[in-house]
Amino acid sequence: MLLKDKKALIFGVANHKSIAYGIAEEFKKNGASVAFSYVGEALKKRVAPISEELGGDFIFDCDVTNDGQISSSVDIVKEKWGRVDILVHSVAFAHRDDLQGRFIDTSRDGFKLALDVSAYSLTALCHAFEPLFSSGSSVMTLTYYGAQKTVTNYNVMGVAKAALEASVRYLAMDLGPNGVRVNAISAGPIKTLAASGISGFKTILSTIEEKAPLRRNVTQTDVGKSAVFLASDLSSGTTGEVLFVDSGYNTVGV
Ligand code: NAD
Ligand code: 0WE
Repeated sequence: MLLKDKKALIFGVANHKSIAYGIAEEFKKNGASVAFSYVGEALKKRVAPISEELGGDFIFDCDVTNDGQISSSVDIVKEKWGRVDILVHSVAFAHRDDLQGRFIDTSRDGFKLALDVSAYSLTALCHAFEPLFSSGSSVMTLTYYGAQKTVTNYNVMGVAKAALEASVRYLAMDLGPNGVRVNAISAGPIKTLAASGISGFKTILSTIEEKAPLRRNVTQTDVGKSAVFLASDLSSGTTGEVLFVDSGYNTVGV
């Protein structure tokens, strides 16, 4: 029970395949209390039963591009829990059109949207929830290899993830003096809603099976178990870090 008595706030569950769902499952197994955000009424209908199933304490509406909704969320969490020990940011979005073709064709609006939802939102959440953090609190986000190397079609999301990974380092520097750690998990490709309809995704999955040291793709449970490590005292000396949970793919050269 590595997370006994810990309060974990989870942004980014959409359905049972979400990486955040796998993280929440492992958190519950380790004794944490969890609460979930959703975006709008349509997703509330999906997230409410998932929260019931996992024994979530409460759910709350939070579009991370909306400062008003972020501050209402802080009020709700303050009233329900009074503190946050673990914050999971598992949120990303870009226009579908920007995840194909040439990166050079990305519009100003497409760039702004991807960076706002997928990168700035982590800073916005850390800023808003800072008063509820205390020494030992742990923040984590989800990133991807395409931040560090070009991945065909990942395009503006790669730029957003690069900004996200740099944000992790600066947030770790700002929150570190108070004993709050901030890290990223760089997950290998997983077939979730956010991966559906991506052209070439199957090829990416088979490339991992062929070339990664572990010769298999990672699962939401693999990511969830590493999230428990980052959330717990086992990682007390680690902050500003990107932890790859990718079957070792990123370490392979020729
Ligand atoms: P998912 O579709 O299940 O999760 C994405 C979540 O983002 C959804 O719950 C959605 O509601 C939320 N979201 C989108 N816009 C939002 C907004 N404005 N406000 C609040 N929430 C918003 O897909 P997933 O694969 O579980 O993605 C979770 C994270 O993992 C993302 O950051 C993604 O980039 C990252 N990631 C995914 C993979 C993969 O292959 N699936 C690999 C590495 C990293
Ligand atoms: O971060 C991601 C997915 C992010 C994502 C996915 C979508 C699809 C639906 C962001 N926005 C949208 N918008 C939509 O309308 N991943 C790491 C998964 C992923 O996405 C890719 C990948 C991989 C891997 C896109 C192109 C190439 C590879």
